[in-house]
Amino acid sequence: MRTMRTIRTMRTPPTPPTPPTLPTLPTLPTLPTLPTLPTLADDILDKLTTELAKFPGVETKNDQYLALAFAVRDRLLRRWAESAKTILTKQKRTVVYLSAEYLIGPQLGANLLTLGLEVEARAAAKTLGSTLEELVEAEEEPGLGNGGLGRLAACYMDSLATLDLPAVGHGLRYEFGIFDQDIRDGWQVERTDRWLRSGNPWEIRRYEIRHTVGFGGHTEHTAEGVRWIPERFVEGVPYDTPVAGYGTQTTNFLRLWSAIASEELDLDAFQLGDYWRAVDAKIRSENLTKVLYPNDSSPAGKQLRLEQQYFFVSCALQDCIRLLLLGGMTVRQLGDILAIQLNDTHPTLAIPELMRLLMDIHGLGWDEAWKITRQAFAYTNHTLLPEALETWPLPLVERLLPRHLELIFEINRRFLDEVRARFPGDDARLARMSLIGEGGTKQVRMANLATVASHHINGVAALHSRLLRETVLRDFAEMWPERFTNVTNGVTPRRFVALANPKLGELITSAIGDGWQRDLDRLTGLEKFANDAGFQAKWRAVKLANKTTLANHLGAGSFEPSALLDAQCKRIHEYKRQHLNLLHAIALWQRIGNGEDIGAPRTFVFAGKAAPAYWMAKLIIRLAAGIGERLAADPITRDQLRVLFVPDFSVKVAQRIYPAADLSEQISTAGLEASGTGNMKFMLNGALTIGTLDGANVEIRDAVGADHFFLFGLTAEQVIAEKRDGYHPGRYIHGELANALDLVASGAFSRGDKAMFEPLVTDLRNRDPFLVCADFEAYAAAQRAVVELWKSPKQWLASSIINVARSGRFSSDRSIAEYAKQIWNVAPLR
Ligand code: F58
Repeated sequence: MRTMRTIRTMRTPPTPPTPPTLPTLPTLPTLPTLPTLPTLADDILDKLTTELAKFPGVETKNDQYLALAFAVRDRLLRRWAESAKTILTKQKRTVVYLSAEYLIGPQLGANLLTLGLEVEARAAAKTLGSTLEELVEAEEEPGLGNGGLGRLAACYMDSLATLDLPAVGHGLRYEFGIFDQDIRDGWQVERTDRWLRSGNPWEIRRYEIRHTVGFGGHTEHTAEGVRWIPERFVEGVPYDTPVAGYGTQTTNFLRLWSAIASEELDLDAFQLGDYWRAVDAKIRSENLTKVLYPNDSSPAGKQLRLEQQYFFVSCALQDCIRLLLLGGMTVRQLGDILAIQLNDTHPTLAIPELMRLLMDIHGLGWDEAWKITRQAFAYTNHTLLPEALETWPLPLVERLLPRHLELIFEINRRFLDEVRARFPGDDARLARMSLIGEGGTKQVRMANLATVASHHINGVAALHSRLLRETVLRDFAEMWPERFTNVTNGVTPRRFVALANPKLGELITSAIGDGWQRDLDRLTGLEKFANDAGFQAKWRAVKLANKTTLANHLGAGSFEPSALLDAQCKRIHEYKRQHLNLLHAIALWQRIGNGEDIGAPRTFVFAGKAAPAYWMAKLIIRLAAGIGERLAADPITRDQLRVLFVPDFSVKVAQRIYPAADLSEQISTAGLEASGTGNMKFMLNGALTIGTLDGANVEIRDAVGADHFFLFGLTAEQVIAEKRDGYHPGRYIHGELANALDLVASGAFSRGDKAMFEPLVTDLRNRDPFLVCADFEAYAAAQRAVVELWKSPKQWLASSIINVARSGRFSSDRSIAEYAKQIWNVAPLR
């Protein structure tokens, strides 16, 4: 059992076991005509009583929010019922999006926008003695993701529905999402995110669906086939959140799985009177979906995370098969009917799981099962950073998922035979491509597994996809060039313009009419207004109003709205180089101190979370806070320079910052940011970008034109060359940079404490792995160009308008249309 030998001799079972019989539902009943809904205001009153058991007049703001949310949800569900029926009965190829993270953001505002209910809701809120803004504010957002990857999944769900593409998103319903960030004495402090504490009106628990997921145990190979006898079981139950398309009737859903104990209690233990032991087993199962793993430097070896990954993909696939059979189809049609997208490698266990379900449960042979698997899966890579490429120690996989490891071995054996045939005698290549990494503890390489089983593999921006082909997956791209493609990321203009920046939305509509929300290329219509003085004045007024709103929100006197608002909002990471930005802020401060004119007052806004175990990132936050404190206390510079750190970056906070920003900082070391999506959100809101040739910045600059983008820094190729030639930061440390580093080391931003930033300064002076020093001078020069343009408002405004006019390409609708055509081969429902 479980030896390599057994695996090698494994063969297709001669007599397949009988697949489970499920009720089939080839024809669905016609939907009853639903009664006409009451007005939103009446409905809210009704919900207050019937859902929340509250008398009008004694309810809290949260009750009011919940009542409104329930009323809105009812309206969403009416649309959803029609879509669900269409998907089930039309037997159309459907997208199954598998992602361990979805950062969907607050739902109320977005759903009101989609349903066109904002005016009605505003009036209804008033009858309750509240404003709509207060009720929208009361919503606690589900932080079920770390950053870009999770938010991308949410934008894609929005676009799938808007483009009328049938889709289900599967993921995990973490009870605690990404931690809440407090800043105390300038340090990041994490608090647990209890997003469910006041109720979640958007989800519907489906009591009739539950899937059993096994862990551990052993396998038995018999003449009848292979049987996996797990050691323990956990049950998965789904919670559905409807995702409505904008300007269409299609409503898809996000199905998030939650773990519950398979037996209510361990009866043996219970009967022996060991109540605590019995309860303990239950608690352990339910721990599975308790918490989202924060994006730590190394995810390796975290058993619970591997369990989470397997748990949700197993639930998802069992559910897909259930629906397939329910729709009158067979598992043999799975590859035709489902386009399963792996959002990074986190859901990659879906590959051996589908093989297991098809072979061990439904009795298919290897070749047929593999064909279906390869027809179904496609894989999106989101990172080239070697430390972020997932691998799992073999002993852990073997202990937790013995049958899956056998299947991975068998996939590998067959795959390596193919490589051998293609590249005879190339053992080095074989070792690189193997699904199993040797050296130290053996590892399963998830990116290799995902690549081998997928019909398409894509990166998330043109540069990233090229580097993926040339570096991380080079051997695979040489073997199967036709499988590699690029789909540049995009973001939804509904949430990030229409909802977040209604004033800009209205101004755009007044100029080019409605329609841009669903067809973002129409923004090109704004070009002709770029130099129109009247339009510029309105554009400027919108930006100023948004800056004022942000300033008020951050507290009286936080910053002067007329100052240039320079924003860097994203996870804190050395490769994203927030410290480059901070060193430049120090240089500006010194210039003022030396009597130099910095050209324009400026406010730097930073926001973002650091992984709890990422010490250097936390130190960078501390530095931002320290600089902020010192600058605010300096009467000479206070009015010219501010550094603010906005705590607890989230979708909600992001929606406040993007509309207010003048300048967007996209300054990662070239070659390291796969795409970036914040860069697109800032652009869509009229910010100009200062950035390196990294990720989607390259395409942003191409789209907007070099004259409207502040480019600086080494290219990806130059970065590689610098490193190859033995980069030493000392060569670049002189002048302003040397002074700024000296100041940090002197304790100027740590109340005289010289030790605090010593690790950061020492690292920059001696190693500087992300080439901050090499790029500093070019960055400072680009920043001077920023100020020059800012000093001529007409030109700045023209550039800002042109940025928006040329941002159409960065709609997630464009990305999803490309996935649909190039990768999924799915067609719209209507
Ligand atoms: C991000 N990855 C990329 N990963 O860094 C960014 O360039 C890209 O725009 C975005 O994906 C969307 O393609 C990212 O956010 C994570 O958060 C992982 C979550 C799981 C643990 C490891 C990091």
